[in-house]
Amino acid sequence: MKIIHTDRHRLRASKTELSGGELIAPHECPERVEHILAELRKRGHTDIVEPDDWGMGPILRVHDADFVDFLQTCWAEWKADGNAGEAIATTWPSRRMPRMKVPRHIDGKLGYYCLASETSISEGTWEAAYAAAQVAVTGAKAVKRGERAAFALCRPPGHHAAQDMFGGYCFLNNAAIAAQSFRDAGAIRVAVLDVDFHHGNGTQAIFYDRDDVFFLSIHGDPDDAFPHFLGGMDETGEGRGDGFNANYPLPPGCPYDKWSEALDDALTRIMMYSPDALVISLGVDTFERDPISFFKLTSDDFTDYGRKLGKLGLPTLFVMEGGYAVAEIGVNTVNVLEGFENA
Ligand code: SP5
Ligand code: ZN
Repeated sequence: MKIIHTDRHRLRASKTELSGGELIAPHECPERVEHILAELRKRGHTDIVEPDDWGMGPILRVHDADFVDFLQTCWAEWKADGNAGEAIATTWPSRRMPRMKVPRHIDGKLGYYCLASETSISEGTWEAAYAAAQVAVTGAKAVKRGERAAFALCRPPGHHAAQDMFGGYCFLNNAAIAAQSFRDAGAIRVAVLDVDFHHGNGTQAIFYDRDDVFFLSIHGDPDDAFPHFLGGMDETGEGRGDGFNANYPLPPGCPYDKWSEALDDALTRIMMYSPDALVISLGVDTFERDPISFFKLTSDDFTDYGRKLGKLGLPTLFVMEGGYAVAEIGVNTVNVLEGFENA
């Protein structure tokens, strides 16, 4: 399988994540990708290429220009304001103060564009997010040109990022940018299946009113799990998009047999939709020993569901999302890819 990777992901090396009331070393760290690469090489996957630079065009097909401008300038404005640490949002346009105007001050801008304060913006964050988006677009182009499948080894991840919101370790929505790239290259229908432990709220928001991109997500029930405020079963799309959004919220402790029942249902719906391309938001934080999640998949289960994905026979782009059991992230990720290839 063709793999797209750049070491520019290392430019995202935030020092802090707000977790349990403390600033900890981030779960979403550069070592994640180094472990995946090491496992890929160890198991003979050597077709690893650098992304091309497609510029801002594919990013601006999905994200609002003012939001992208904010991501590009946030760090400089934060430093210019005299702050010692990394940029963390502390105030939001919440339910009883819905003044939907972008404030002038960087503290206000941060709150306006941020959906979760665990995620700090640090030096190099924009450059890494931009590179990850290029990785995703390069993957989509490779599949559009005829590769059966490709793996966009994106970092930072993307599926929590909406048109104009960052958070959940995400800044630009790599999977959504890839799906839109497929559309713009001539694909009529694209399905995005999100198997990360967390609901892909950003991807859902981006395509919610559209019938040309079908979004499906299997995730921890938002009653119990981040991002808490989207991901219910009753969210089925709106307008033209009604019927083209499907959520499978699952409870704490969920084992693979229950998880794979949801997957089977999602795969049936995808085949009924008959997409020209399939984008998999591949998070391996469904793993039993993931430090921030509560599903119970074993390393072998990743191989099993990779096989199910491969059996669909669709042109497929894998886009890396979450997974924080760093020592096992390589094995679990490559298991999915090899399950797919050996289907
Ligand atoms: C891409 C991705 O997987 N993002 C995940 C973002 C999760 N953000 C906060 C999760 C808070 C979980 N708290 C669990 C603490 C366990 N002690
Ligand atoms: Zn996740």
